[in-house]
Amino acid sequence: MEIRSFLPNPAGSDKEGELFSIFNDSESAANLSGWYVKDEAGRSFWLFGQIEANQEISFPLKGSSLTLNNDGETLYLYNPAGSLIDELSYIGKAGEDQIIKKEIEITEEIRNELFESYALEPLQANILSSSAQSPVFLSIIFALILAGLTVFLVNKIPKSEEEELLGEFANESSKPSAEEWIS
Ligand SMILES: [Ca+2]
Repeated sequence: MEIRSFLPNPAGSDKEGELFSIFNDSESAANLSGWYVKDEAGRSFWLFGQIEANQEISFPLKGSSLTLNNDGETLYLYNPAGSLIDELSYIGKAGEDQIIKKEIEITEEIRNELFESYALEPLQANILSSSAQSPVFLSIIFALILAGLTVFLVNKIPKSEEEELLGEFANESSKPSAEEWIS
């Protein structure tokens, strides 16, 4: 279970529009009775109802004693046993209608994993291939285009000349020869 987001500074009346949302990140439905949220000032809001697996539920704070500060706030989520399960906070000023959401915390471990698995190896491979392989690849493409053009031209131009020559030859051979005229 986690606090997915909250809206400390809704457009219009804060009392009317403030809300937060809870997300059930477990694989099973849960009964929310007994769960509660506290703000920095220690005011509580008791959750209620049923939440399905992977479901997010919004709780409007209208009519609640819990109000969300517009200049920095923390919401704490407790289970029915009173154990702190999750918290979500922001600092600075909340813009109008700005939704406060959980950001992924980039730890040293995650960053190293990212660099190892995504950044460094493909980058090195790309540098190698772009410096050594792609000129070769480009010249192969260029050679293929040249070869294609050459075949096209060789087939096209000489053929028509050849046909003309053949045609002339055929015409001439059909004419009577000089000897035939004489006889
Ligand atoms: Ca507010």
